[in-house]
Amino acid sequence: SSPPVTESRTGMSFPAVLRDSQRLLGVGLRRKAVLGLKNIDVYAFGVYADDSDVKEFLSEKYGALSSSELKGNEELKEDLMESDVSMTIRLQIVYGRLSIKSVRSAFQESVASRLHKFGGSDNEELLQRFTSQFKDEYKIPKGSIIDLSRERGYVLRTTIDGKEVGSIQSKLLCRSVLDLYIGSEPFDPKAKEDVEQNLAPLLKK
Ligand code: DAO
Ligand code: DAO
Ligand code: DAO
Repeated sequence: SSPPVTESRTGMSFPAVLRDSQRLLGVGLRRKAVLGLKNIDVYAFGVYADDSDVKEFLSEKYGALSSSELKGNEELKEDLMESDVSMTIRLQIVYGRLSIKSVRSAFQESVASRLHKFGGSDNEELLQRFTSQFKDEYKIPKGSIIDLSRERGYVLRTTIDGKEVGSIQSKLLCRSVLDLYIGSEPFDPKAKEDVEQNLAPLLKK
C-alpha cells in the first residue's frame, strides 16, 4: 500500500487511502489574509475520490483521452464536481487559535459566495442548516481533523476527529464546497493541478 503524503509547507501528513476505497489525489494549503496584513496558514487539506466511482461515472467519457487532452481539462473537473462520485476533503487544522466564530465568517465568505454563484439567491435555508452545525462548544485546536465527505446521493457529511457533527443532502452544497478546492478559483492551484494529474490514470478502465 502507498505511504502517506506530507503537505510540505505545514508538515501535515495525509493517508494515501481513506475508508478503504478513497484515494488521495492532491494536498494543499488554505491561507487567509488577516486585516490585510499578513497571511496565516489556516489548514492543510487533502482531496480524496473513490476509485471505482471515478471509473463508473467518468471513464466512459474520459477514459480514451490522452494525458495531454486531460491536462487542464476543466470539463473533467466540472463533471467530477457535479457527479455522484464519493469524495472527501480532509482538513487538518494548522492555525492554533481558530474560533467557531471565525469559521462561520470564513464560511460566509467562501462557501456562501459559491452557493449564491451556483444556486441564485434562494439558499438562505440551506446555509442556515449548514452553519447551524457549527456549534460554539466545538473546539478545533491545531491538529484537529475535519472531514467534509460527499457520500452517494449528494449527502455532505461533516466529522470532527471522527465524530459526526452533521449531514445534509444537497447537490448544490456539495458542489459549492468542492469548488473551493478544485473549482475555477481554488485555494491552492498546485493542489488542483495534483488532483488533475492523479485523476488521469484512474479514468482508464
Ligand atoms: O482569528 O480572526 C482570526 C483569524 C482566523 C481566520 C481563520 C479563517 C478560518 C477559515 C475556515 C476554517 C474552516 C475549518
Ligand atoms: O476554508 O473557507 C474555508 C471553508 C471551509 C469549509 C468549512 C467547513 C467547516 C465545517 C466545520 C464545522 C466545525 C465547527
Ligand atoms: O438538495 O439536492 C438538493 C438540491 C439543492 C438545492 C438546494 C436549494 C435550497 C433552497 C432553499 C430555499 C430556501 C429559501
